[in-house]
This record gives sequence, structure tokens and C-alpha cells, in this order.
Amino acid sequence: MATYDLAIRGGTVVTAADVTRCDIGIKDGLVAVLAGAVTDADTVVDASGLLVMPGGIDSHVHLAQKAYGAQMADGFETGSRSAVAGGNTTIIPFAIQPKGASLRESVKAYHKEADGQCLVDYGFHLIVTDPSPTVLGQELPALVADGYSSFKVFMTYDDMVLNDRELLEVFDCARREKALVMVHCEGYDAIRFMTERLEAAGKTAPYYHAVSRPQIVEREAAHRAISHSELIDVPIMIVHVSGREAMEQIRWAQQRGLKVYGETCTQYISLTADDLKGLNMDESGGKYVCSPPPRTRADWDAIWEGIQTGVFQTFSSDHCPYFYEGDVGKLNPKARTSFKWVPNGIPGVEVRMPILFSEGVAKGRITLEQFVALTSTNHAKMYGLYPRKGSLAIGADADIVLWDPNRKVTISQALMHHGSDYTPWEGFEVTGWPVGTFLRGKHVYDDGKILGGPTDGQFLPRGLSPYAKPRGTGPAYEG
Ligand code: DUC
Ligand code: ZN
Ligand code: ZN
Repeated sequence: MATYDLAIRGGTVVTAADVTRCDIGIKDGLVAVLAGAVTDADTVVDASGLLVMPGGIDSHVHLAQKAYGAQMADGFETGSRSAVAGGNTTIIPFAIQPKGASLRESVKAYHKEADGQCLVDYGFHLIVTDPSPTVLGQELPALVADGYSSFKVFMTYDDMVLNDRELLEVFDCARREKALVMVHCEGYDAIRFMTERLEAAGKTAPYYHAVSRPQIVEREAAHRAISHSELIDVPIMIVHVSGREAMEQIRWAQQRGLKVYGETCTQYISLTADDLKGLNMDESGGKYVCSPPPRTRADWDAIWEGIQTGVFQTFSSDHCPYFYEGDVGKLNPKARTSFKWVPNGIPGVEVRMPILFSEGVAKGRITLEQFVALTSTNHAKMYGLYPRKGSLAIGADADIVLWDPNRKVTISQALMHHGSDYTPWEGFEVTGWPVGTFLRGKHVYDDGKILGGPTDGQFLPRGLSPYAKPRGTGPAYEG
């Protein structure tokens, strides 16, 4: 019997810290050795000419989510297929609490959707829409202890928005429980005001979705969330940052020494508001409706500035897949009457890593180590999965992606494994592509072929994030 179950040989091993030419030996699903030559293995995979990196962790995806009044195009099986084909081995989707419902019951419902139906490992963030005394005093503390150690709150949307008092209560609970709060920063009233004005002027096409939520509303909400976080002394993660204005708010907070973290996404370095342009609802603008909306090319530069200087810790997809055609898709009859009814979100879990690699590494904007940090390691660290995930250290789960840095691919719907009937990146050319994925040592994806199955993925109860530790000083807790 060989010493190792699997050896990955001849590749260039990349972590968030190092780039090294070595082999990897895997035993019982764990990384067992990194050495110049690992020969004594039952199975040997030749990785010469390839990069060998920790599997991607996408800490911001939505699957089987019942919200926005539309049917999602991905449940856990198709969504995780798409994830694994895109080089990911872990995803963290959301379990949303409908207003008035029990958070615990909501979590159970999402487990029913996911358990036994996911091709990659997964945890859950919670979405808190109704911070009742029971939720804050009993359900959240118990759920955090059970491994749901992060939750998201919204500053907009009729059925999810929290007012300032409610935000403060949730932040206070997060501080107590040492959970990490993710904040969707867009101002509810400003968006409603803009939407009503646009509709009154007959401006209802998809493009006006972007006009109705300009950067000012994102910047204002980001500043408000940062101020609340400083008042309470609780770290926050501002998610899906779209452009210069919110990026600068986060940088300002970080320069003040606050624990304010930032996430940006694929669409904010590769799509613009002009992609939403279409004279009426039948043109393809609706395909790009997501929130916050894509901005301008100048904002891409600002996002790169934030990536390069460490303002952003994580790069996610915000995969939120809808159909385009049909009565439940973006072209549904109600959505044709106004941008405000177009289901909000786009599919992107499969192209997140290729687009960041191509636009970032291949174009010389970021290093290989930064790429791994942004797509894997920092997600694990931020959300209580490190060092089991996000690392190739000895003893870590053998979650590995083999990457061809020179493969040129034109992204198309035909290549995608997701449930949506389109990709917003049709025709987008990338250099660099995942050609193999291993989940805890099991070969689950091989260059276009899905080898794994829906019982491969395991639920990951997550530990507390070290990044959620308060600074220990703040007006609400001094004295
Ligand atoms: N926020 C998200 O995080 N995803 C989709 C839509 C939204 O508003
Ligand atoms: Zn959001
Ligand atoms: Zn999202």
C-alpha cells in the first residue's frame, strides 16, 4: 500500500504567501506533505505547466433563495456544479429569514435544499430581516454557537430593510456573540425617491435601475453603516462594493483604525451601467440588473486601487442567478412594466476566478499570491474556516484547483454549468482557466467534465471569525 492516496506532481504550488515548485501528497482527504518529489502514491496526477492552488471559496452566493418575488435559476445542485467547474471547493450561500419567521426554521429549510444536493462544501450566512427580541436574544446566539457565525443585513428593499435602530440592535448582538456582520449598503428612501421620479417620467427601462441607485446612495449608506459600527464597536464587512465612492468610505474608515472590511465582485471590474442600456424591456439590459449596479470604467480603476492596496479583503461573485426568458425570469410580465420589478441579480460563480485571474494576474495588476488571498484564503480567514480551508498547509483539507495560466477561453453560455439561460459575460475573453478540481482529495472536476456528485459536499459549521473581534473601544461601551 502506498504512503499517499494521491500525489499532484510537477506543478507550481501557489498560496497566499508563496509560489513554489513542489509536489503535494494527499492522505485521507488532507494535505499530508509538500516536497520536491512525492512518488509513493496510489494515484499520480501530472500538473506540469499548471498552477496548483487552494480551491476557490466564494463567500457570497445565493442558491434556492426565495426572495425578490422570482424563482431562482439555481438550486444547490446546479449552483454547486457551476461553482466546481469554476474552480471552487467551498461556497457560503445565505439562509434568509422571511419577515416574521423564525430564523432557526429558515435555516432548517435551507438545509433541506442543500443537504445531499451540493457538489462542494458549504456553510450558511444568515440574513436577518426581522430582529425581534427572540431573534436577537435567543435564535442568533444559538445559531452562532452552531456554526452560523456571520449574518447579513440590508439597508434597502421593502421586505428586508432594517431601520437605523434595528441595524444598531443587530450590530450590538453581533458584538456580543462575536459574529461578523455583512452589510448591504444602499439607502432605502433615496432609492424609493429616485424610482418614483423616474417612473413618473416614464423612465422604466432596465437602464434606469442603475440611475435609480447612483453611487451617492451607496456612499451614504456605507458611511452610515461605518458610523454605526464605530458607535457600537463592532467590525463589519461591506459587501459588493461597486465603485470609487463606497471604496473611499471603507478606506477612510480603515485609516481611522476601524475594523471595516470590504468585498468587491466580478461585475465591478468587468461590466458597466451601459450594459443595462436597452430602449425597452425586450432588449438585453435586464440581463445585467443587479444591486448595486455596475458603474463606469473609471470605477473599475477605483476597484483595482482598492484591491491592490488591501481595502478589499475578498473578491466574490454575488452569484444570484435568474432566468432571462419566461414568466419567472427577468422578462416576466411585471418586470416589463418597470425596472423596479426586474429580478435583481446575475449568475457568476463559474467565472469569478477566471475573470479575476485574467484581468488581474494575466494583465499584471495583482500577483498570484494576491489572487489566492482574494479568491480563497481571505474568505476562509474572514468567515471562520481557516486553516482547514483556504490553505495548502499540512493538515488542511486537500481542496485544490489545477489552473492553466495560458488557456485562452471565450466565455459563453454553452460552457456554463449554471441553471440560468444566459451569462452576462457572453463573448468575454479570458486568459487562464481551471482544468481540475479536488474536494478533500477527490477528483471532482476534470477539464469540462463534472466527476463529483451531489453527496460530495459537506456542511461546514464555521468557527468565530478572528476578524469579528471588537477593537475594545467605542462610545457605546466606554466608561
Ligand atoms: N444583494 C445581494 O447581495 N445579492 C443580490 C441582490 C442584492 O441586493
Ligand atoms: Zn446585497
Ligand atoms: Zn448577494
